[in-house]
Amino acid sequence: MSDQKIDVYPYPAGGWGALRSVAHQLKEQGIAAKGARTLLHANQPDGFDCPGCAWPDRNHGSSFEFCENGAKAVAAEATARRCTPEVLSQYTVRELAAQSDYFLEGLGRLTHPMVYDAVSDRYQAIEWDDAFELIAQHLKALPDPNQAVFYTSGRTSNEAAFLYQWFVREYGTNNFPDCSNMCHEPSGVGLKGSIGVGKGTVTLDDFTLADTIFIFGQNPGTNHPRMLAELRAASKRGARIVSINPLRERGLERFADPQSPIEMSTGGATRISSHYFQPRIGGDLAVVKGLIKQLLAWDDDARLHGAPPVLDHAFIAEHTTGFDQLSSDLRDESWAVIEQESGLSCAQLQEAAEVLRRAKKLIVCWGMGITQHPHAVGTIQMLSNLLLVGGHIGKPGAGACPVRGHSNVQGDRTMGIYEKPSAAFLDRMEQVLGFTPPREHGFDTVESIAAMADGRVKVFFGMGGNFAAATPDTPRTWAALRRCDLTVQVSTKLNRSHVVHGRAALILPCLGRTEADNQAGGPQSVTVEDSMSMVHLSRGTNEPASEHLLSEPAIVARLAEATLGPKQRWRWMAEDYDRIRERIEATLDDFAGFNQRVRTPGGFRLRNTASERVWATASGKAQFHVHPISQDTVVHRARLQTPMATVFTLATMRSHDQYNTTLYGLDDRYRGVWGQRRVVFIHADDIQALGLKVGDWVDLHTISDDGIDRSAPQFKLVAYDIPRGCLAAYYPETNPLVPLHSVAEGAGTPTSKYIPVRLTASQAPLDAPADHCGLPENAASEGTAA
Ligand SMILES: Nc1nc2c(c(=O)[nH]1)N[C@H]1C(S)=C(S)[C@@H](COP(=O)(O)OP(=O)(O)OC[C@H]3O[C@@H](n4cnc5c(=O)[nH]c(N)nc54)[C@H](O)[C@@H]3O)O[C@H]1N2
Ligand SMILES: Nc1nc2c(c(=O)[nH]1)N[C@H]1C(S)=C(S)[C@@H](COP(=O)(O)OP(=O)(O)OC[C@H]3O[C@@H](n4cnc5c(=O)[nH]c(N)nc54)[C@H](O)[C@@H]3O)O[C@H]1N2
Ligand SMILES: [Mo]
Repeated sequence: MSDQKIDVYPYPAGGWGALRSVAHQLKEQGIAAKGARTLLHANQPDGFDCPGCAWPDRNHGSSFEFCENGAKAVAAEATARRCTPEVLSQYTVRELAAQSDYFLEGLGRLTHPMVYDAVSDRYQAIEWDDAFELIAQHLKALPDPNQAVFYTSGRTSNEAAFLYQWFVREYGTNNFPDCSNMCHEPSGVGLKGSIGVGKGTVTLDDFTLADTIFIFGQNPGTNHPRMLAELRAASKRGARIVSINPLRERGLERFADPQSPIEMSTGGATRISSHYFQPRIGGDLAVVKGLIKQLLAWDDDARLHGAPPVLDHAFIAEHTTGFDQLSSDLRDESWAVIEQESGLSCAQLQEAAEVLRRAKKLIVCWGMGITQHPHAVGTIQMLSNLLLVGGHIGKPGAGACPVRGHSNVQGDRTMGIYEKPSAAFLDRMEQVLGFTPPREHGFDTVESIAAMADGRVKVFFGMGGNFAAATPDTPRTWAALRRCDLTVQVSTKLNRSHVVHGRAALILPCLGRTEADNQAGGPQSVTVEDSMSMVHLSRGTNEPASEHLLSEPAIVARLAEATLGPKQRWRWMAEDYDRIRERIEATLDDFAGFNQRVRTPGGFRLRNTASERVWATASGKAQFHVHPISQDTVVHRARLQTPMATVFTLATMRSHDQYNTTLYGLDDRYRGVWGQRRVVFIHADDIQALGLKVGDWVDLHTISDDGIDRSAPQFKLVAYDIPRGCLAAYYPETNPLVPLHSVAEGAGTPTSKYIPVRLTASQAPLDAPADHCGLPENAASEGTAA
């Protein structure tokens, strides 16, 4: 682990820094030789899909693509460390709860199913059959199936997800909270309303043709490193790349490709962004409205002077509806409000609009910087408007590119992991699979927490992920989980969700992506869908971390049989995943010939109607949407509410050494942070205005209107290139600051990048700073006993 320091990282993203970091990680995990072998199977035609992120592969693995953070994800799964019942028996759960997330993860791969013993406050081994029987008893005893919720994190394969949602619906509920609810839900909702499909419209080939790429609120250098290879190629070709991000991010500035002998040997790098604009946090809706308003003004002017139009009027006339409402709203919008709320000047917006005016083929990418906001759906629909006014959807080299997070989060949705299923989908399940699914919509993530908190939900089942650490409003969420009669986690490693648990609790350890999955029907492959709707096979090759692990499909099948009986032949299906795929094929239109098609090298692409200019909206056209720029957000209200305090807008985000709630290390190399995580990035002038110095410690307090005190103590001030009034800090430590009820309108996504906070002076922590969600020790363990 690095010594604690803060400095400026002078190097490009990638390069030798990336190679050194991977070598270090393989050593840390005790797998230097095996790790290198494992990495060679990542994203190969006959290998496993990288569990790192959802960015697609060119031809699915025609050559080994080096990716630092993919390598770290693989190494973390392939670690030599084992969290056996013997290891776990050394600690009470109370003791474990006082440890950091980094410590829990560091215990290694879980090897046995385990059950919580309240008398000794410890986990102990349990037989698989007994574990399934215990869960089935709880589920069968509930008077209403809606008293259970079934979470999914986005690594779950299509086969496991399909079987899981089938079992849960046959059991009787649509309660499917998932990580998507906290992630790209607003992209799905926004795009569906605009272009009729809730997914991105571009493929990797489009990236090779685009002449202009806009990147809003996304940090590919850390979170989608393989995207940098596409951006580097585009930049070399002369494409213009425009980044819109409050923070200066190294990966958006320059990149040295570890696979380029020239860049590696000469210390050279490729410039990524041709333009970089730093709006205020939450200013994007105003930014995009400003851009379209400017294009519209130029277009009016061109018409007046008989010059070529700036907008694509032929496309607008043939394919869209609502343009008049949009243009009159934009003509009425005031530049003063746009400048004030975006944090960019008219001159900056004009400069960006000039790039758009010249764009023939435009791709717009976005990430969590757009989705985790109160007006995320509106902003995404404004991004769609921006694409539509230029006719940039449904032609080569152009389109919408929401960059998904988890490697199969998009596939899980396709498979039916959704709390608001369509009637058509349920009808089809009923016809094909021979049961009557519930029709009433279920709970999403935030609704599930509220329902556990007030006792409406009594059983929590988690298929992967780390619910206790990933969710907002930590103390309330933990109290909600602890109120449950039973919490069950299907996991690969120990995490916060095992130590913040219900009266009864189970840990069900499963195979990871990289591991061989042998069933009665022979070695099995699963399938996944990437961020660009490509579906392909994934087959693990490593020896499983323990002989007691079950695959996720096997876990679902055995639980389903224990709960619902053998009628649907669950276990038979899980013996050979082709049988599950046959049922997927019969249920979902786009999967005709699934078992054959997925075996062609590289897999196949699911149909995307918008990319064919077929608009599956109510009007049959692509829909322009009007959205006002709110001047009455939680931040505006907080300013009125606390006139004496400086109100900052806090965005919570990822460091370079983490995968969501999993910490690989304590460095954030590109931002110059080493050996620590309790830092807050702030403008140097703001530090001075507060009467503080760089390196001083502060506590963060949310300003909310529900009377609840939400604080996170002891963060170190780090001067950073970020607009004044804006702060950034890492998640999950900052989750106690996110109010549960603060969600994106129309999507329910926690607004974890738009938190009004004030700072108070604090002191350096006495011992090593905790990294477990900032809660004091007693809060972390209170109420664990039955
Ligand atoms: N190595 C690694 N890879 C990952 C993950 C990981 O944790 N580690 N997580 C995976 C998952 S699930 C996801 S969803 C993705 C997440 O990938 P990203 O979408 O890149 O997620 P974040 O790091 O949360 O934040 C992205 C960016 O948003 C910017 N931002 C903050 N507020 C605003 C704003 O108001 N406007 C704009 N324009 N920008 C803003 C931040 O400065 C930051 O650069 O990555 C996936 N891949
Ligand atoms: N404040 C704040 N909160 C956020 C975010 C933010 O930016 N800010 N981002 C949100 C986003 S975008 C997301 S996607 C969520 C992430 O929320 P989750 O998906 O719930 O969290 P992860 O940290 O990805 O889950 C890690 C755990 O998954 C388990 N695991 C790993 N591989 C496997 C596997 O193959 N199978 C199974 N069954 N388990 C496995 C391991 O036990 C590991 O501990 O967090 C959200 N929360
Ligand atoms: Mo995500």
